[in-house]
Amino acid sequence: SKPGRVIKDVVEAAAAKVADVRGDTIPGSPGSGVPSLEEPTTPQDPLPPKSEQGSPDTVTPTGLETGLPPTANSQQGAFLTTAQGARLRDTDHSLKAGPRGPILLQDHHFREKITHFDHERIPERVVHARGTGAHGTFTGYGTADEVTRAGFLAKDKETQVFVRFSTVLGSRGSADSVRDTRGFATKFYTDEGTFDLVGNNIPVFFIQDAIKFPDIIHAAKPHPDREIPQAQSAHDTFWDFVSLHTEAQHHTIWNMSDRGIPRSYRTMEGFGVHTFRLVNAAGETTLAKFHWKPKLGVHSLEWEEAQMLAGLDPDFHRRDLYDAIEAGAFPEWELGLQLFPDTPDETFGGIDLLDPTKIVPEELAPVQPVGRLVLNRTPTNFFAETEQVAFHLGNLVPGIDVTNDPLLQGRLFSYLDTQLTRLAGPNFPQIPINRPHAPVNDMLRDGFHQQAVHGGVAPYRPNSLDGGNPFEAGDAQQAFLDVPVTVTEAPKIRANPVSFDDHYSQVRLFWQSMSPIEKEHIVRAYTFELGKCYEQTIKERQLQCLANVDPVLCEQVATGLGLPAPEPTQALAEVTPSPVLSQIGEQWPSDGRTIGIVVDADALEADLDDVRDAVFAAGMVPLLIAAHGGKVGDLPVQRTFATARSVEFDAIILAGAPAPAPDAIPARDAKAGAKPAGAAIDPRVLLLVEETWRHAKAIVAWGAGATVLETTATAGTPGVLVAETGEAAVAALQQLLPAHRVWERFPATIS
Ligand code: HDE
Repeated sequence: SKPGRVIKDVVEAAAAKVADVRGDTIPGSPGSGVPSLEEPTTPQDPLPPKSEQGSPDTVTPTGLETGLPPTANSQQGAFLTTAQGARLRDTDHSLKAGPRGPILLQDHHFREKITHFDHERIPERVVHARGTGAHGTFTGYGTADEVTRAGFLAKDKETQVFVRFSTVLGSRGSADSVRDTRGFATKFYTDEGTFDLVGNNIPVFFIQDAIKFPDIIHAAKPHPDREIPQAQSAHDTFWDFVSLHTEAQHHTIWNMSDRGIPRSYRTMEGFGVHTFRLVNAAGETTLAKFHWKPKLGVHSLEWEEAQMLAGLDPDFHRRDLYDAIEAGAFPEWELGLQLFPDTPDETFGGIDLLDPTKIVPEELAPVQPVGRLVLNRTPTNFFAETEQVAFHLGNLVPGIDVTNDPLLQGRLFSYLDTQLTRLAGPNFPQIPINRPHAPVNDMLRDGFHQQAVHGGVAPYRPNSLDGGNPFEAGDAQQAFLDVPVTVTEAPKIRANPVSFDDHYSQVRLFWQSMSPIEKEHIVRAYTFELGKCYEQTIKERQLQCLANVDPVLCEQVATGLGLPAPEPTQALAEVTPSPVLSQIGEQWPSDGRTIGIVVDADALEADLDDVRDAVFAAGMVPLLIAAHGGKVGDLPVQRTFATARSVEFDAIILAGAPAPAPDAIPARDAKAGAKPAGAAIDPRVLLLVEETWRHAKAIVAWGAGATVLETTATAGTPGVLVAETGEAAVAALQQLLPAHRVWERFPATIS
């Protein structure tokens, strides 16, 4: 037959097929509301959107509404098209010279699809590559009115935000739970322009001058020859740098503390690190440091949990954030300010406010709450939002200005510069997630990926052709005014202020502020990290640094390394501990915590329902763990003995004593030393209980569950309880969880 007829036949056959099923009420057809198990052959109703999904706005850089819904280009409904909008009949076969022939160059769809794919990846961030984000709302308290004119802090003012949390060292695919600093970057889409607070979960930094940033990062990133280790500071080049460059010792002890391994992004503090300069309506200035205080308190993983998670669930923090938000357990932080008079010497209580390796203890300058952040919406598209978001601490609003902190000054250059290659050109502020919610009226033009169709002929000032527009705003129109801080008459010099020379007093302050358990964790972290170094001189040099911090710390680490503890080379500083630096000792809300509930084959749905309800009522998330997937009565099994590991749970309830299932292999699944052979309990449950116990987490049993405690020999130890009913078990947990862990299970040996 002639080619013309073949095409006609194929097209007619396809059209008949479409007509056959159109309007049918089979599952998956439009309007049926039932997802199809089969591949659909006609356009379907889109899946229901997740709660309130959408980009932060659809405003163009010139302030115009695009009118497009946020998902206008997603694969929902209608027909597949090329990037130019031409409908496609086949996206599964390339155009070939016969079924067995070579692909034809004329196959535009093939080339468009593959070319686009070839360029799907963009450069990852040079630091903070691994991250996750969420949308939320910030509400001002109005308590900062006296010190800043920033409108978003006004009483009850609501502002949309996007927050990106990150690790620093690892690449995009690395694990979440590694020992590292965490980024905590917030974009406030305020009416007065976008304000970015680009902070970390540690209030000090490794270096005092931005010019050293490439050095510390080169030292901390994987070795250039083998590109290992990934996302770790436990290697020679890192310890080489920080032991030679002692101003890094303060940040380093925070990393070696429990702060380096947060339990969740939800249980992390955030710090702006630098001192900023606030300006009020009268033009008066105050110096300030920004703090984020998590509602759930500051909690960390145990080091072994962190290590296990890197393999068992590398996405642990990402998953935790999404799951919490989707379960309605919206994470919350209070934004607070430490305020200092703007004196010419820019110090407070003898502490140089321009030195980013120093904190001001909260006991000396209390953190004053100025607003509340609630994260309530997960991103629709990771790449479009979390990956393409671009922060810059030069994004300031009237009422917040910078200081001369040399680290801050350097950052003001770096963040804009880095986006030029990462986001390919100067128009990244036009990417949806980066678009301000305030009207934009700039005279920036052209460039790669220009999205706006700018009208007018005179993007310059002064002009007479576009009516003189745009005009400059004055004080009365809330213009951003730089504070005219006097620059002292001084020689141009490459040097630090003398006060920057104190590298040890606050490291000692931190150490002295820790509880015995936290001190023990710090010792173990240094011993682990230095134990991973190969070079003896590096270990010795770092021990010398520790000797200048505290003799007990130094001796304990030296013992672990099998090396002599050196004497200090300078007098140890007299410090007054700052108790708020310790994470232990307070009672915190337990909302959003994950509770594993282990059930056996005899479990009764009614009882479990009560337990789950009680867990939900306490604002926590119950996860049912059973031998196999499926259901217990009507309740879905969320984890099986094969998929559940202790690290996921903040506590467990044993609601049964599951017998070994056929797929449990006792010798392989049980921890050495347990007694699985012939035991009446599934060895994976025993392992779950032992790990939960070892990581100092609460365990409550009821009914048959008590047998499991006896088998694992955990019965009767601190934080292991037996309850009469399921509800009583949940009540018992609620008594234990506010302390985060059962610390008394393993009393510390360091005082
Ligand atoms: Fe950053 N930092 N940084 N940093 N930083 C970047 O910007 C830089 C510093 C922080 O989720 C980069 O867009 C220099 C301190 C966070 O997208 C880059 C110096 C603090 C994030 C950059 C510092 C931070 C970054 C890489 C020394 C806490 C992730 C990609 C002067 C107060 C933001 C990018 C996100 C990201 C430079 C030090 C926090 C290269 C030069 C101190 C949370 O521009």
